[in-house]
Amino acid sequence: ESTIEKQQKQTWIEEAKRLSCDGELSEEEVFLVQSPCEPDVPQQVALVLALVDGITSLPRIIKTIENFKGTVVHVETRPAPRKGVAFDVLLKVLILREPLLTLLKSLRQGASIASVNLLSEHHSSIKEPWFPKHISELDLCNHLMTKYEPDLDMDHPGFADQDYRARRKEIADIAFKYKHGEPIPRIEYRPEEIATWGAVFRELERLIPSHACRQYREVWDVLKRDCGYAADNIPQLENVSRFMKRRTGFSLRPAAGLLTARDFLASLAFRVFQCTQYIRHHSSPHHSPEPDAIHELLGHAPLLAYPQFAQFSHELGLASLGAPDQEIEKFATMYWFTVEFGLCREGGEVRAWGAGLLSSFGELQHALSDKPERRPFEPARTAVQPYQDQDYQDLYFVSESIEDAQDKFKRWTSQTLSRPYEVRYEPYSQSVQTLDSV
Ligand code: NLE
Ligand code: FE
Repeated sequence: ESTIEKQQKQTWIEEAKRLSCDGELSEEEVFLVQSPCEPDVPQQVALVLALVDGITSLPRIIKTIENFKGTVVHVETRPAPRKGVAFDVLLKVLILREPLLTLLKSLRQGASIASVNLLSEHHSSIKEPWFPKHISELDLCNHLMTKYEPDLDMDHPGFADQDYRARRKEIADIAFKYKHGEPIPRIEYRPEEIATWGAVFRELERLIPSHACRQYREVWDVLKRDCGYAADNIPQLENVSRFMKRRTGFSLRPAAGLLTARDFLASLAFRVFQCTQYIRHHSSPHHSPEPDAIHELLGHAPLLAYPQFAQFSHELGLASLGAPDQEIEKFATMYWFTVEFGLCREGGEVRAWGAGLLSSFGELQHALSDKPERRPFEPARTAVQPYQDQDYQDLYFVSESIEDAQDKFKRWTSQTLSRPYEVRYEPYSQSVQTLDSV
């Protein structure tokens, strides 16, 4: 430490003491807030809150943060493994330093919050992230992105529908309780859920011959024959999982909602696909901005039953393990424009292979119309292309074929990866091993 650094530290500590004179904040905390940055420039901090009840107190917390002129830029939740705490929430917030201190005090007074911890942004993006080494550790990979949920988002079609929200909670709890190795609990779907599924199923079945890629069309009849796919039946994840296991070695596990990219990609490394089990709100069958069972079953399952695609997903998952945040973000963007929204050429025509298109009869037609822009798939560009996730896309990437996208993707991945070790999957023990590379 240089003398200047020492002096600066001393000043911060003194200021920290002044600001925390009522003793409600630890010196360390105030010190963290005082780190060398301008007092009038908002800095990004991470807060970890332990919520006593469900996540329904989140909107109020976010409102409180806004009252202190803070902007919430990221939210993650997961059920807490401790007694007396229902959820741990990670919030990333842009905020000025003085309001932040008052905010901390105010949050600590809330009865629904058991504890509030402040991490500096530096601490919240870890250089060598933990990742699961055995398939059973996917039980820990259940962090949700809480940006679009009927409980939290006023634009969600289920926001004003108490019944729908209660049903969502019931089904989410199944996923939260699920442990590796258990059979996936069956859901007794209600008539209105089956009706929504049926409406999507019929529309899509009409569009498949002209809109879906060859691989999808080929598996479709098999799913109807062997897997209970029908307009009046929502297939159970457990049955589809067993079917998949025989076809490609992939299995499914229930997820409560949209997972963080890191957790979602990690499961692919173990040939596990995390699936939601609830059904979208009946008022919006043509499109849902968040995943639901319709999206998983009609969008993802058909291609996951295709061996080459399964292998590709697996390799993408392996590449993601232990990657730093910026790389995960690129992988997630690639995933978005290929696995979710990819188009490909087939003969002289363009077809859809992305799951987000194949489960949305609204967007499937939009994507193949002349409205959106189309660009050739080009990993280095695609990986940094900004996108929104609330509505139909206005840009899609077209690959020569699914195989071609996979080849390019693989080559790009091997050039992008910065981690200093190699990761291998060992299928007999369903574990990954790391090997030091040069
Ligand atoms: N837009 C898709 C659908 O309506 O099925 C879901 C996309 C999830 C990323
Ligand atoms: Fe998806």
